[in-house]
Amino acid sequence: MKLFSFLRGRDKSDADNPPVEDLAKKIDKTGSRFRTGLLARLLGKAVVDDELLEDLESELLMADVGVPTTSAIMDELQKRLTRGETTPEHLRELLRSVLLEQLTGAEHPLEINTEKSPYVILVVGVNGSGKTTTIGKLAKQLQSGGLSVMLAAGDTFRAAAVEQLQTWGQRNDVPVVAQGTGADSASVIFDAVESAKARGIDVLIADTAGRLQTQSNLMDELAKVVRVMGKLDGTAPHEILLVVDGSTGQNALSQARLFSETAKVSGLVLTKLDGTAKGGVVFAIARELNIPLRFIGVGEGIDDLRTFVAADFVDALLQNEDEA
Ligand SMILES: Nc1nc2c(ncn2[C@@H]2O[C@H](COP(=O)(O)OP(=O)(O)OP(=O)(O)O)[C@@H](O)[C@H]2O)c(=O)[nH]1
Ligand SMILES: [Mg+2]
Repeated sequence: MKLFSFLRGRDKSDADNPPVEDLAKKIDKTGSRFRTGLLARLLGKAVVDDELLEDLESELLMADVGVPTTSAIMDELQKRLTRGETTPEHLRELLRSVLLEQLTGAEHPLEINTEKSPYVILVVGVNGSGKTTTIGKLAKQLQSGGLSVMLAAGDTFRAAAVEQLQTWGQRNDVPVVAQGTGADSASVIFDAVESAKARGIDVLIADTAGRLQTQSNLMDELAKVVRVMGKLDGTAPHEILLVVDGSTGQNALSQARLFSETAKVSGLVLTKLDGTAKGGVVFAIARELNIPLRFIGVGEGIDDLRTFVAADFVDALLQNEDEA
């Protein structure tokens, strides 16, 4: 199997893999909580007492890490913190490894089987979570990795949704298959798969209308989309990417949980981690959900999508302001 991996290169000159300092700036609201709330508190103390532990715990909760994951982190910290003297370097490294352990299970970057033509990515999620924007960003990364991309305007529900996707198509100079508002979503996506096959396109990304896991008609529509494209390729869609707004903190977790009960989600994108102090939800998602966290969204621009790399995320959170 020939695979395209989102971790290619990992060198600092790669525009799709910018340095950790850049990520640190983007997620600074959450980061400052980890630095001033956790790291600075630890660094200031010669003795680890109960009061300090309580303070650390409430900082984690305020960053929306959530109760179960906060407890897990606190247990590990308590086990490893030596009472009495310890060096700043030691504490930083300790915190880094405890946080990292919570995240590594979720690190499974998307791999695209380039023998599929097209490899189909179906993008789903609730209203306004960032689906269409994520598609635009993703199209750019795939293209700059040398893959041909086509988009399918499967959101036929919201007025202006088609135009929004078409704008991203123009920005990336990739074809967009569309019919218009009110058309049958499954039929638009079917046409797109057919057209992508005929043109030898590597990756087809299909947009869909925002929906709640409680809207049974829209959930049925999603099932129909999958069924209909299965007539052209029984293995499609190859990835069902659930896009969740990370700035809603713990709500993002419950939303992802509910949604994946109804749809066969194979990967997650957590958007809007810029400008929120609730980015600690990444720890809860990683620990409490069994879904790979493929990407994080850190802004509205075309380059503001990062492959989720656990070590980069933790390093970005703990980076000193003068380092960032
Ligand atoms: N700050 C920030 N804004 C984002 C991010 N991702 C998306 N947005 C913004 O969120 C808003 C909604 O994004 P869309 O991509 O239209 O969301 P959607 O899920 O397609 O919405 P519907 O199609 O209405 O369900 C837009 O204003 C985007 O610019 C992100 O990572 N950071
Ligand atoms: Mg949309």
